Amino acid sequence: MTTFIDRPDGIFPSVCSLDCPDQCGLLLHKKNGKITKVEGDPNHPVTKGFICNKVRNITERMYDEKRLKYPMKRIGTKGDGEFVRISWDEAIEVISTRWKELLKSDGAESILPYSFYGNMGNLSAEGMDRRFFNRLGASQLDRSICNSAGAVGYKYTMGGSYGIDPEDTVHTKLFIFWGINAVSTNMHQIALAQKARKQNGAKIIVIDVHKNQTARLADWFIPILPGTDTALALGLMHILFGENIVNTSFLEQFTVGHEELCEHVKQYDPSSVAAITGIPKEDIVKLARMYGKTSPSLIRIGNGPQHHDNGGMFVRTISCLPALTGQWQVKGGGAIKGNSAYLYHNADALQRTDLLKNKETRKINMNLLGEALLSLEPPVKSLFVYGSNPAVVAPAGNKVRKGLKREDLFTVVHELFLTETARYADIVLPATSSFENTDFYSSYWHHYIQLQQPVTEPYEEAKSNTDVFRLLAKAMDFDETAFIETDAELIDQALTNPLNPYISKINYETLAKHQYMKAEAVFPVTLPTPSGKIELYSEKMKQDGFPPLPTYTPLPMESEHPLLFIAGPNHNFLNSTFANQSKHVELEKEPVIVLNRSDAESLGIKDGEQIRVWNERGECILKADIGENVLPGVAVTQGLWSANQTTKHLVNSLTPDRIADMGGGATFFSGRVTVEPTKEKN
Ligand SMILES: Nc1nc2c(c(=O)[nH]1)N[C@H]1C(S)=C(S)[C@@H](COP(=O)(O)OP(=O)(O)OC[C@H]3O[C@@H](n4cnc5c(=O)[nH]c(N)nc54)[C@H](O)[C@@H]3O)O[C@H]1N2
Ligand SMILES: Nc1nc2c(c(=O)[nH]1)N[C@H]1C(S)=C(S)[C@@H](COP(=O)(O)OP(=O)(O)OC[C@H]3O[C@@H](n4cnc5c(=O)[nH]c(N)nc54)[C@H](O)[C@@H]3O)O[C@H]1N2
Ligand code: SF4
Ligand SMILES: [Mo]
Repeated sequence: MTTFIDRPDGIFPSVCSLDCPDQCGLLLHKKNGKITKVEGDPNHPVTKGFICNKVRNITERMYDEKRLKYPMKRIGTKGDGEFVRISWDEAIEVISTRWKELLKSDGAESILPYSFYGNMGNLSAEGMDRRFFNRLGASQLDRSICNSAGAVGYKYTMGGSYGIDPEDTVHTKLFIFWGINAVSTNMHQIALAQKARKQNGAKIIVIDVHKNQTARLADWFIPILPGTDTALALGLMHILFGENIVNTSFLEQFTVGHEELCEHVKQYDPSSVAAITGIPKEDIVKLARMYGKTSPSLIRIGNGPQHHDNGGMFVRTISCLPALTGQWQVKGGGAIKGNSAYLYHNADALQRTDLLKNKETRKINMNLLGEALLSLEPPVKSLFVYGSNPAVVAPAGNKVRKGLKREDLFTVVHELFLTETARYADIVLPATSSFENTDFYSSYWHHYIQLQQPVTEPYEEAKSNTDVFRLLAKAMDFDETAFIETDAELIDQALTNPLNPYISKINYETLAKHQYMKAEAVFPVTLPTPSGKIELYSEKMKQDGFPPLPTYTPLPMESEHPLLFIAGPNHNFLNSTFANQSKHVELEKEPVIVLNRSDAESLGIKDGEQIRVWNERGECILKADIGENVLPGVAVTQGLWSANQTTKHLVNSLTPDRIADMGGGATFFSGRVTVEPTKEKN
């Protein structure tokens, strides 16, 4: 069990648990047993005491009256949110009895866990839970909602999630923020870029479909048509090779296929690329020359463009660019898509994959949750949701909510709040916040592993993820020691990873002493690609049915609706987290749809008007924000807003559940919509 040693009032080092690359070091101020203030830890080497507004205000969330205090069972209709209090004993008894019945009648694969990284703690998100579901033999969840298309694309070129150390980017002279709204989603990379700007006159370029907060601080903002970035990257390569602004000795020594690539990109001339991307020809040439001639240069590869049908190939393609100019050899040069490969822990030991006993249980893509609940055979009969809010965040939301409404689906939700998903549950279990738990955190951007130890007692009757699965294991009569090990033991097992020498000095004891520790990470000389080199040409891709060279494929024209609908995250929420806190909602104001003036004029829409946004999948009502912040044919909205039975702003009602080209990824941003004025109020 999680051991809570009562810590007196004081100031405690901690770590932000949210799904954000920065993974800030925090200081928690505890007074009269409660956390009264959260600030950045000034000693943290990367985040240096600065944190975002969301988390500076997180005590609002921790002690929000609406926070779940005890287990409950449903008494109303699914979705309505009528529950009564029950005890933990009863809750665990009801769940285990139902699951034991299901094991007999339908088999373990009728049970599906659904989770994501609402808490990035390795034990909370992929620890005791995985042990439990492996032992149970439940259906497996393919956790592909976030970055999986891009991760697979990057891997084809680079072999794994290896980028440069963000701390080196103070030396960078040219930053390209490509499809990342870093001011909101990676603020410390912006802080580093601003420092480089001041110290060495670095320039910041932003390539995006939206003139967002990040674009507004750029030296040069390049608006692009959605889903066409691969063509732009190939156009840049055309010029780099054509004008011989490439580092031939690097290409020869460290890459495979540069001659084939040089030949292949001849077809992507600036005029053709301009016609595809909406970027003027002269700008493409100017960008290529700037990129080719400035060193060190960094491409910060965002998550946005890989949320398209062709998203895997996009990341595969732009990750070839730094090799052309040999940037990987220059301090502060290269790319960052993600850096998790440096911090890999021993997942087999933590998740105890052996408990599956080699059973080949079915794997369900989380982007197809609606389909899975509505039509998968044999059916999913029980769903256990934790660390995620699929009723709001999953694509094709109307299908998801219809599936959740199924009377014969036994749903358990472990949560801090009665989320839109929890409203459909049969049993709701209260979760601790990360500040009440023991866990370790590995950033997917910087190179530090950090420790969380409980700072306050669990809130009311809340329990941590690890404790809930320990209780369930006991009730299911699982007698393996794997289910009684402590959180500290789990941390040591996870951090003993003979395959990752970078973290050999990091364990529970050293973390307890230092709070954060940097992996001894170096950019690998031999990459884990089949050739050991950067693969501009990939034989593996050919075997997997893809073109072996980077290739542009237009987005499918899914329907005749006039606008491409890009519904991304916003500044003051973290996915749907904080969308139910009044302070964060006040800061964000209200959901809008950003349109180009010419589209608004031809569709008869006025600025500030309520707009019905619809397609075959559903509808939403958003306020029109008209101007020049998107190109014609594009509509942007930000934020996964909270909704009740009467509001209509669940943007995922409109998004497609098609699967991207690679990694089973999501295609949130490739859906098309029609917009029209409405008298309906939201
Ligand atoms: N404040 C805040 N921070 C967050 C989150 C949050 O919700 N709020 N979410 C966290 C999570 S889980 C993630 S995955 C990251 C995501 O953070 P980012 O990596 O920034 O990804 P997105 O915000 O999804 O998209 C980034 C940008 O891509 C643009 N875009 C969309 N399609 C295209 C395209 O085809 N081409 C180009 N060039 N641009 C395109 C969008 O307009 C958007 O500005 O942020 C994390 N941090
Ligand atoms: N339209 C559109 N949809 C998107 C995106 C987009 O850009 N556009 N982004 C997608 C992306 S990149 C992602 S990563 C997903 C994210 O989607 P989710 O992973 O569902 O993220 P959140 O909405 O933050 O929900 C996390 C939930 O976990 C709960 N939680 C936090 N800590 C704990 C804990 O310790 N235990 C338990 N049991 N629960 C906890 C929180 O209260 C919260 O309700 O959304 C995706 N959906
Ligand atoms: S959400 Fe991101 S920026 Fe904000 S405190 Fe957490 S890690 Fe830092
Ligand atoms: Mo994400």
